[in-house]
Amino acid sequence: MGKDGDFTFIHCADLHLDSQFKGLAIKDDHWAKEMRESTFIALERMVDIARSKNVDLVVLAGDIFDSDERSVRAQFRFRDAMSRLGEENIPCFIACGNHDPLEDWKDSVRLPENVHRFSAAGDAVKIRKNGKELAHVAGISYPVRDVREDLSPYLSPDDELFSIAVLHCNVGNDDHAPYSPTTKEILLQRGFDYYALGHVHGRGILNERPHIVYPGNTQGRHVNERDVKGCYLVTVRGGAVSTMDFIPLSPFIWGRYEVDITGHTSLDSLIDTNDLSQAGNILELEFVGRGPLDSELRDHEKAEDLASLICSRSGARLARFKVKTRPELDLESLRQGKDLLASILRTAEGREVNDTRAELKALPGALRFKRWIDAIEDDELSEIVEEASLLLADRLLEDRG
Ligand SMILES: [Mn+2]
Repeated sequence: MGKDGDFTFIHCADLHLDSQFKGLAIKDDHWAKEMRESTFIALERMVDIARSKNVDLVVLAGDIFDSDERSVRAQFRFRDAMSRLGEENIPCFIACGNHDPLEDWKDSVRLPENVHRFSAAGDAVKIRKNGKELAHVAGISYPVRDVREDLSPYLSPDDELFSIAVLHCNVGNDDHAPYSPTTKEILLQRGFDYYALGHVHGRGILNERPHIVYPGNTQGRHVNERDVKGCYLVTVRGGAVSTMDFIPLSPFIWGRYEVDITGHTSLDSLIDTNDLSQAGNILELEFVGRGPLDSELRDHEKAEDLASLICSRSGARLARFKVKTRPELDLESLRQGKDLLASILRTAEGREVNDTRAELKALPGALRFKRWIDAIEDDELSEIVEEASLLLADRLLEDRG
C-alpha cells in the first residue's frame, strides 16, 4: 500500500442549478430561457468530460441546487447527469452546502447508486480500482443552511492513501458569507492531500501539495462573477497531484465593456469600431467619454438600441448598460465667462457634498425622502451635481444657438 496511486478526478462546486439570474435589466423571454438553461449545460459538459476522460471519481463540493424550492426539473436533470456518470462506473461524492443543506434534500427524486452524499457528522469512503485501494475521500454536509462552525475538524485522512477532503467552507474570504469559516493553517494541519472546497465562487488554488482548491462556480450568475467558469480535472501520479487542468464549462461568460464616444461623430463609426468578442458573451456596457454623441445617448431608448446592437454584432447579449458620457464642452473657457452658465459651472465645481445634502433636505416636502437622501453615496451625489450642471450647460448653450 502507501501513497502510490495514479488516478484522475474532477473537482466541481457551486453548480447552483436552475439559478435565477440577477442583473438582467434588459428583458427578453427567449434569452431568459437560455440563461435558465445554462447551469444545466455546465453540468452536462462536466459529465461529458468525466466520461470522455474516464475519470475515477467526481467530487461536488456543495451548492448543487440554487434554492430550497428546487424544481422537479432541476432534480431530474441532476439525477440524469449522475446516472450518466454511473453508466461509466464513475462514483460521485457530494458535500452539501448552504444552498443545498441536507434538510432540503427531500429525496422525492432518488439518486442513483454511484452517488454518495456525505452525512452531517462526516464520513469517508475508499476508492478502489482493479482490486486496489486508490484514495480515501472524506466529506461532511451542512445539516441546515446556517452553519457557523468550522466543520473541517470532523474530517480525518488515511495516512496510507491519497486523501481528499470535500467541504463547503469559507477560507478567510470576506466577500462571502462566513459559513463553516476556517483558515488555510487549520486545513493544513488536518493532513489531507487535497482539499476539494466549495462556497467561494471565484476559483483559486490557495496551496499546493497539499492542494487547497476552490474551482469556483460553473456558471457566473451576474456581472460580478465574470470570466469563464468551470471545474478542475486533477491528475494524481505516484500519490501526489501532478497536474491541475481547468476545464471551462459556462455557456455564458459575463463581462464589462466600456464604449468610449470620444472622437466619434456618428453612431455607425461607434458601432463599427467596437469589437467586444473578447469581453464575454453577456455584457454590461458603459458608455464613457466626451463628444457630440453624448446628446444622442441621453435618449434612453436610443442608447439601449445602440448598446444591444454593439453587443449583438460581436455575438454577445446585453445584460444592462449605463450612460456616463459628457457633452463636448470647452468647460475651461465657459467657466471663465461672466454669464449665468459660468456661475453655474463654478458653483457646481466648488460644491461640498454635505452642503448639497443639507440643501436637498431643506427643500419643501423633502422630509419624506430623508432616508433616500442620506443613502446616496458621496461620489454619487457629486456625480449627480456634475451631471446636472452639464445638463444645464447643454440647455443654455442650445438656447444660445
Ligand atoms: Mn455557492
